[in-house]
Amino acid sequence: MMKKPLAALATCAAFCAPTWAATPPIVSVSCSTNVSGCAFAADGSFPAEGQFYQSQTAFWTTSPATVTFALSAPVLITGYEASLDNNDDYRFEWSLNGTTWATLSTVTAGLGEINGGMDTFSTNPASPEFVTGIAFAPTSAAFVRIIGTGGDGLFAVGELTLFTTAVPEASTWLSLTVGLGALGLFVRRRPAAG
Ligand SMILES: [Ca+2]
Ligand SMILES: [Ca+2]
Repeated sequence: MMKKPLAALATCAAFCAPTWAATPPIVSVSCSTNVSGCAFAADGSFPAEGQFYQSQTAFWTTSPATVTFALSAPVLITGYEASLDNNDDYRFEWSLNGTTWATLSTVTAGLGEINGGMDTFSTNPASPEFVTGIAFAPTSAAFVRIIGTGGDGLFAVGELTLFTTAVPEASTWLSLTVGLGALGLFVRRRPAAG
């Protein structure tokens, strides 16, 4: 009797699971003109913890400034890992069109464990850099930008990694529906317990 539900679950596992993004979705980074070292914000390398804020980072000493990341396509963003200068407040914003923005997450100066220099923050509970208070509801976006909002006026972004899941294709939804249907059929046919 145990083989049938397992078979149904195996079918669902093969066809029902949403497609996870195979590659990091960030394709480019651009910054306002007062930001130095813009490309360091998305070069694939996280600065060491405590590293000087002007070393291998996108940094700025006059505000306002923006560091904007463009994604390959709209994806469902479920979390992030970011390297930021430790003693500042930052606001992460998301957009679908690059024009209309809304708040995704905020990082405040009191978070993290680094007292001087670059600090990495993660929404992933399994990461050693995990901090509470920065998580957000999964959001579909094509752009993410970081703005410095407070602190000592000296800001830096060392890297951003986004945790995402691709928005499922129509065929995926069809498979999901078929898979759930098959599971439902099995449950209905299952004889009453006893
Ligand atoms: Ca970097
Ligand atoms: Ca600072």
